Amino acid sequence: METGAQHNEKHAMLNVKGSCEMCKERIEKAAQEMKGVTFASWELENQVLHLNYDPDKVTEDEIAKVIAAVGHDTDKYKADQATYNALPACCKYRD
Ligand SMILES: [Cu+2]
Repeated sequence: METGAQHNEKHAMLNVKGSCEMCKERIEKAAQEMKGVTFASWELENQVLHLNYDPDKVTEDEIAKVIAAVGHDTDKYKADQATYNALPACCKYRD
């Protein structure tokens, strides 16, 4: 029997590289705009993105890909050089 009210939600933490508050906004916005993501909060000090998401609608892998696509390295996917180069100077996190 379907209750309809059932809500499938998972919490995950992804390692995401960044360097400032602008990075925080960019990372969180990219994640929050994805279908199935209900919460995204990035910690600058820890370089960690906290997520709540519905695993029926989106995967951690898909989220990591989108984060890399806006310019931020994750453990699994790295931003391509052109995207990284286009980030504002304050957002450069690679040596
Ligand atoms: Cu930044």
